[in-house]
Amino acid sequence: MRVLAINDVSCVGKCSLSVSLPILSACGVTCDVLPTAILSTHTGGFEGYTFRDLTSDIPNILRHWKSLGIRFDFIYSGYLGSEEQITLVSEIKREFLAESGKFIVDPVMGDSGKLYAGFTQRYVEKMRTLCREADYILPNLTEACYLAGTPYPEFSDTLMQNLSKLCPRPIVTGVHEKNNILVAYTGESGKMETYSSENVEGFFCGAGDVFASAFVGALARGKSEKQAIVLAANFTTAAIRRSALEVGDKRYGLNFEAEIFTFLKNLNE
Ligand code: PXL
Repeated sequence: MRVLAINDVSCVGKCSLSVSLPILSACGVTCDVLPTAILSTHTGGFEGYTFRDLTSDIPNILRHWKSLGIRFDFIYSGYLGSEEQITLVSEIKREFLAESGKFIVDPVMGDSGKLYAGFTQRYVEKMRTLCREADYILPNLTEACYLAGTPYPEFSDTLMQNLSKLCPRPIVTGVHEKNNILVAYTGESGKMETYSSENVEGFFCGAGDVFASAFVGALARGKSEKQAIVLAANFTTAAIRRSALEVGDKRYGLNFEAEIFTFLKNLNE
């Protein structure tokens, strides 16, 4: 199986491709990459980071790939540096996704009710167009509310219905319910289902990327959507639980490495 991960390289801070590459490789699938930007760190809580937009490199990369006749079984997009990149990603899906391949969009735009630095309402509207082409979308609750046009932090039927109009299989992460945290998704029957995990205090940048990469890896290994959600949620929760106990600067990301063996054991069962 061959996965194309389209995401940025945040040199420090363990998110995006620094997370997708090890997780997908550990799953036993090929992870090819298309870097969208290079940053010295991610943008969540660091000051003075550098940002090199790679949009102008992408057409030449695609021209070369075309000459090689490459096709991907999965295309997974994450942090995109510009609206122009959203247009390019939809072209990549049309040109490079294998016939029975799956397109997974993590509409990385914000968290805790706010858009990340540099993102605008116009970007949200453009991201909706990409979600319309996806087989699965993986927004966190903040991104889900922006996409659905519903108030944060309410989790409602309207929110799921609006998301389902964009993409028939929305998977919303980070939904708080009492002491638990839920993943909400549209089950096989077409009704909303949830998978609940213990809510561990602590915000870690890159947790969404750990979930999305594990989800894509599990799908690529032939797991069903529901199995992939359970595997990815258990892995992410275990990594958050462990990292919350380790005193450290949360900006440097999750210690997902320490939980990867258990994740793989579960994946291989
Ligand atoms: O993990 C999400 C993410 C990805 N890429 C960059 C980010 C963030 C979150 O802040 O800044 C560059």
